[in-house]
Amino acid sequence: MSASPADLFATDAPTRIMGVVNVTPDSFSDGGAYPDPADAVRAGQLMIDQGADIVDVGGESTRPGAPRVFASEELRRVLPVVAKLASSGVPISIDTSRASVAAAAVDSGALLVNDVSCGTNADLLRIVAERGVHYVLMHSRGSSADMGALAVYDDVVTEVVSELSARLEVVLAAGVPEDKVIIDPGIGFAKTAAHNWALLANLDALAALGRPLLVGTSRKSFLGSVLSGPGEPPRPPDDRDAATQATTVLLASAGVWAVRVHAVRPAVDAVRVHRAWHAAGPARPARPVACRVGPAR
Ligand code: PMM
Repeated sequence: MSASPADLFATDAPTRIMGVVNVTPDSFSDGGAYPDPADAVRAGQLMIDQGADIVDVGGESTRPGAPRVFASEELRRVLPVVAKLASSGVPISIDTSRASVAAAAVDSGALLVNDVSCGTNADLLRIVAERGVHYVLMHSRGSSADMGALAVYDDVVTEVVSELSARLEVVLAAGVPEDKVIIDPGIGFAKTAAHNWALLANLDALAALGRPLLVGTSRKSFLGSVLSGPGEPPRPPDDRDAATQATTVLLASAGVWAVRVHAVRPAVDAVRVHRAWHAAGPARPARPVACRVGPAR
């Protein structure tokens, strides 16, 4: 059963499952899967039936090189889906970097604004602050057009933490309460496979920012590369779900607040197995202390 909105954001609960519904023709993972809003609504409802805690609805592909769509088109794609699911009681996150889309989605019932622009849109931050909803600050550099060229770091963990810390100050200065902010390392956004692995292996450095973590590894290309043999092309996105479940277990073990996944049922199973394993073990915190939400910075 999915979490009620009241305890969705609790940090002492098992890792939450965020199901992904991309209402786009061109996302790398599920592009074109929902040509009609009714298909997207059915998919979101099915995710909840399978145990998702929240459904993340997006109307603009963020894959490297993807062209931007007009705000009117993004709204046309997401709004009927958000409105219908929210009116049926489904907790909704809106995946957008646009203030107008965030405002319309929140006014239609979305509880969370998932901002992949790393807090660079002041108007969007103002909407989040005014509406009092939760906010995902995801690390990124540049836009879909140039993020590949910006994947250059001397020390990816230190630099991502420091850039997120600076953006967090901006988010708080815009009036978003600290207890509404969730941090995401932005796996695959201006990052090579090696950068992604380094961040996943050092989540405690991100947790030290004092906010819950959301992590999205689902079907991403760094998994495709690790699954292929020498000289082979990367495994295609639709054959990366088992690898995604491996990351789900590891992320649950690291104590993240939520994982963002396309295949909900196996992720729910993975978190249940992780819970049972820990419940049977010696008495100690279910989550490593390093990834618990710390005191205010
Ligand atoms: N990844 C994608 C889109 N939105 N949002 C957050 N917070 N974290 C992510 O890792 C993330 C995201 C790209 O994946 P998709 O095309 O499958 O949605």
